[in-house]
Amino acid sequence: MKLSGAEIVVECLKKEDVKVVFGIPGGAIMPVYDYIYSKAPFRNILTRHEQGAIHAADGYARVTGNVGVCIVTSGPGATNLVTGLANAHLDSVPLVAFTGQAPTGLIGTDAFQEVDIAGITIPITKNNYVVMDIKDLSSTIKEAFYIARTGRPGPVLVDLPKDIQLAHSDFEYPEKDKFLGYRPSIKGNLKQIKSAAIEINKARRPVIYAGGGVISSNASSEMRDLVLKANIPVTTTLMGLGTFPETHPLSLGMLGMHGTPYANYAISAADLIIALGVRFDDRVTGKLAEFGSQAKVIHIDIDPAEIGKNVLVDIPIVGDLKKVLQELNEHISEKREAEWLKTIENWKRKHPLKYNNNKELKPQYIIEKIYEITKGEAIIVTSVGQHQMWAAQYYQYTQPRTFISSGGLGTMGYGLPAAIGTKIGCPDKTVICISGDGSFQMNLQELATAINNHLAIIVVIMNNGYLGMVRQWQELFFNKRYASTSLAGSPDFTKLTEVYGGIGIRVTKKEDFYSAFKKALSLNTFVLIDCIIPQEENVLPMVTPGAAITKMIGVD
Ligand SMILES: Cc1ncc(C[n+]2csc(CCOP(=O)(O)OP(=O)(O)O)c2C)c(N)n1
Repeated sequence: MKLSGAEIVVECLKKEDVKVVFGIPGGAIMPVYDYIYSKAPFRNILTRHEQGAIHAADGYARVTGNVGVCIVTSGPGATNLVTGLANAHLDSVPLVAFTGQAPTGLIGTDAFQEVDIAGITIPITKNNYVVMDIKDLSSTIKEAFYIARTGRPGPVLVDLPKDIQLAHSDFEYPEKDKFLGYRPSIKGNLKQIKSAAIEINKARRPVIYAGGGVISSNASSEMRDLVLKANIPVTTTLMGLGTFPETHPLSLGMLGMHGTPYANYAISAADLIIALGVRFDDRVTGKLAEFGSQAKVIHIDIDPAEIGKNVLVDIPIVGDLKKVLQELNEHISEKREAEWLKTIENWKRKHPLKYNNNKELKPQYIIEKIYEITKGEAIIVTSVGQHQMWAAQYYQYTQPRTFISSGGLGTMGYGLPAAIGTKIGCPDKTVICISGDGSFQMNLQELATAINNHLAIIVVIMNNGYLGMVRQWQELFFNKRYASTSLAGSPDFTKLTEVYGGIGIRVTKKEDFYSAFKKALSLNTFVLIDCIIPQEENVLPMVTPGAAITKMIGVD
């Protein structure tokens, strides 16, 4: 039986076991939406902006490990995905984004709502396609999902001209999972793995530097085996939070610009850095020449392009971390470098993360209380800015996929829509969105999506009346010239939430936060807590941009 292109799209999504799609319809994608309306067995979440749709799909993908899907129209619908695609690309999040397109015969004529979205998104997608023949439709979708989820995951875009959606063809979903020119290396080179094991076994001051790749590869338990067998201290990137329990004595917390002093000291003094699924991002390394300058480097990553990109590596291993670590662990001896661990203990004792916990309602205190009340079992979703860093520093992550945040792109406005996708992916989990007052205003239209879908998300706004992170840089490096960072005149976010049908609570005093948060939890509905925090609180420690990471402001 012949199916229309629109039906084929939906049938393919069924074959991929898609449970939910996020998006907004429009002229060029109406056939697909029409078929979703009558026949799709999956949930369709209408967001209020396409950027909201793609961040929601992204949050859903990060928290479930499945491919997130969004479907939007051509032209402005498609261009509204650009930030979300770049966001997913930089953080290696598996997404498939479908965009409507002008009919094939009109492509290139500046037809109504025609943009070359495939051209625009080449550098920010793992791959993209314009389907020009209905016969290619199902195999293209198969390939898109396969490429999004395998190897180093990433976003893939499939552009669907309207006449292709309306044309008819036989439907068969291809079984094949081999595609010309695409063959990620899964198994690491055994010789290299053995060399890595020798280095680990003889290292006196080893440190594991773990990133988002550990989460993508579901390799946390293999990493834990390595850590516990050889008693190696672990520091993580922002993206790697939760890969190793931060409550464990071998955890050093996060490293880098706003990392813990002891993580930055340890990696700088290490004689061996075992880099797992990381990018040596500049926010982590600080001055590159001085990063881990005393150490040999083992770098394991599935993407060969990452190896040697920023630092010279002594032992590169290309492969899937889970598989490589399984193999590596077999060659590791049990050991404990007592002197090294003692040095680290001393750094931890001497330089803990600290803030002036006075009578004011401090953001660090808020995060500590959220951790205490949720017993560390919530999923924390953030936007971008100071609040993101406080959420990274003062909540202790013990499980992978419990800290959902925009790392590489640093996208303000990511939090609320990503929390929507997170809650849909994990309906039984407590989902807390930590946002700044600036970030919140970058996608607050998604209040309607969250509230109309009865999503019990708690949004905690760290309301400092500023674009706080930029204000902090202005204070420290621009002589307190607060150019265009005051957000004075923002609306009352609690009232705004109530207008949308949710519950708003305002907290101005330290002593009121605990009961407000407890109340929000007990209500089991959408609640926004607007916390009025000191306007000029800073995120510390802070590595001066461009300096070595041992040079931290706020550490004596
Ligand atoms: C879309 C976008 N625009 C601009 C920036 C630059 N930027 C980084 S942090 C920040 C301020 C964030 O303010 P807010 O959300 O209120 O959080 P706070 O730092 O106050 O916690 C800005 C403007 C960005 N990261 N993303």
